[in-house]
Amino acid sequence: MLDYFPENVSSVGIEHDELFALIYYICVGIFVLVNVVLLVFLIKYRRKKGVRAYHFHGDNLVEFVWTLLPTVLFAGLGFYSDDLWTRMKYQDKVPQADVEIDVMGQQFLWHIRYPGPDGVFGDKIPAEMSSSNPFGIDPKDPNGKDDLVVQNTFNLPINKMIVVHLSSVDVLHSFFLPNFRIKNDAVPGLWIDVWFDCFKAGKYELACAELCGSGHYAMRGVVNMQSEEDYNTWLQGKYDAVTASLQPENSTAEVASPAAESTEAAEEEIVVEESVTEEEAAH
Ligand SMILES: [Cu+2]
Repeated sequence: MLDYFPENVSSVGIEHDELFALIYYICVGIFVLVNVVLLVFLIKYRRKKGVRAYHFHGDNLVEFVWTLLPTVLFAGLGFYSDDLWTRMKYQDKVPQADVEIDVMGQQFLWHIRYPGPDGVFGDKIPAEMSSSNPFGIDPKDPNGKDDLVVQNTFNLPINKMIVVHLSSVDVLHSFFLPNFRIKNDAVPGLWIDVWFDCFKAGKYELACAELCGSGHYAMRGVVNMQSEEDYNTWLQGKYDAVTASLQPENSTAEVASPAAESTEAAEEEIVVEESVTEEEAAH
């Protein structure tokens, strides 16, 4: 049954799967034990002629044991998994990042922000957040001018520590990378760090795992995990386009700044979702 999992491609996913397997086998063991005992008792104490039912008022020892055993089991699993949980979820335990990106959930797409050719993210100002600027990049901050924002499909390097700064524009979403065993709520107004690595190049699904509205089912992206060289080539191509769009001779031609580009894509996506919803409603 454990083979039904999507393939794991992250080192932290190996730890998750080991923990899951342990709990799974404990549950299977208890399930078998309980059902065998049930079956034996059903047969042994079935209705027989001449035998009357026997009533008694409990057994302190038995009750003590069946309270103690689950307590020890659950507390044990809690302590055993505490280290992994702490490392995954505690914001002060986030490892040193090789690559940092911002991810913003929005009904019904993902915005992904890279720091741009200067390698520095522009400041974020909540008051600046809009459909054309989902991250609220400060228009006055020169570091933000070259920030690259893409939608749904994005690339990252393998064998690097990736730290995602995660938030949401509108409602609760959930950043779910099944192949990395990563799932974390994206909460409006909160920036939460999520980290992972990956040891196998390939294209992996990014799903939204929180029912966030009528287009929730279609809120998915693809993360393309590449070798460092391929990733750098991809990123350089994107950054060259950003740099070109920031040249003074192009600025009059309204060549989309990264933020403006993201608006169009965002609106396009949303329009598609709405039309699908309407079609469905018509049926
Ligand atoms: Cu969502």
